[in-house]
Amino acid sequence: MKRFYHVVAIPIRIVLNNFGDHNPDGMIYVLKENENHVRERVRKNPFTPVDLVQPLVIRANDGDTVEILFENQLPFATGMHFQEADYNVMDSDGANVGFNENTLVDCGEQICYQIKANHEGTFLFSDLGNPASSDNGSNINGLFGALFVEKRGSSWTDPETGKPFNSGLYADIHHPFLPSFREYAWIFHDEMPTQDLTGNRPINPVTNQDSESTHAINYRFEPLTNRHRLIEEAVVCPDCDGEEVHHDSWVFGDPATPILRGYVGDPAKIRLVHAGGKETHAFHYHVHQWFKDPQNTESEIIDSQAISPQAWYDVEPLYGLGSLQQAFGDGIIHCHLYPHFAAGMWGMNRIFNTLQDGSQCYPNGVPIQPLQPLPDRRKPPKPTEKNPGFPNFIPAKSVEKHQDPHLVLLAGVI
Ligand SMILES: [Cu+2]
Repeated sequence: MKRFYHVVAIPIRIVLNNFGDHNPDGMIYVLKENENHVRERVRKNPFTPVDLVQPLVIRANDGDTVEILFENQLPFATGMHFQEADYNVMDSDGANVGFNENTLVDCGEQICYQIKANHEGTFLFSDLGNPASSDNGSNINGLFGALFVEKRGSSWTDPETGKPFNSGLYADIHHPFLPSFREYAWIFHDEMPTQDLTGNRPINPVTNQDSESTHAINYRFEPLTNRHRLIEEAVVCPDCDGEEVHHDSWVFGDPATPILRGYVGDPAKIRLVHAGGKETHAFHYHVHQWFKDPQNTESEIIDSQAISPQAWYDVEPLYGLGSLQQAFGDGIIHCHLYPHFAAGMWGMNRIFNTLQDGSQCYPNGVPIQPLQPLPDRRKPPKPTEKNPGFPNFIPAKSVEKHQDPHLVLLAGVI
């Protein structure tokens, strides 16, 4: 079938975390239908991350023809260049190469690209109009996204509302003959030019030098030095120390980086992409393991995957979310190169064991967004006073390190 998307490339301020680190010269692809909304939200929230400021992820099925009406609002010629897709280089290359037609467009102009989704997987797209690796390049400032191609006959819904939608990092994918699954975009990128709230490059408080380069996921990073400073300055949990609390939402609230949400046992697929241009990263997913090649059950079982610029992998955790032991709670996902991890390249997999319908709150009072159960799986039990489920099952105050779960068990609290 034919699918149609109207995409526009716009300049936008990208706020990368709740500490106010930002890129004032960000550039994104966004669906035209969301353009005014995203500009308005950023204007009203200049120092906090805005949900819609995210790498554009659109979807199609294997065999579909995808028509993109592309519009450029950046002050130089740009386009959309799709990797892996079938297309005619004379009209849909999104590039200006040799004697081919120039398929970039100048500011204020439009072009129609037509590409064929010829297999399942990730079709990374980016701008080849300004591929410089300097701070002025478009890719380093965020001008990339992905087309996810599903099995023929698939449909997709918003995990929060259960309704069909046109773009977004996370989706529930359904098929008439196959199990539904959670699909998560995890897009590494590096070196985005970043300023702190003062307009200067972020400073490492230990060395007083410029911080390490920004290593981000989906336009977000969560530097551990910032969190550490909150402890040192007694803003949170002055008695806390150690690696485990640095990632702990009990202490800090949630990071700005991706939180992949699901229920215990949900089948899941992480579309792991490296849209940056500089460094190899090591995707490491706690608790879970997967076949290196999900199509090949003879392939090695791994829990980490190195990924180089412009590459992609599918990560399909064996036994679904929580693995064989049906774990629930927060599991860290991070780049295993420790300087990158410390610079903020981490997020988490949040696995619930009770139904989240939007009526619950986290212990710090922040509402828990609803999460639709997958339609072909048994509905998780509703939280009760006796069995509130994660994250409300360990008594704690949000600014304290949580009690040792083993001691809680011994005391018969749960
Ligand atoms: Cu890394």
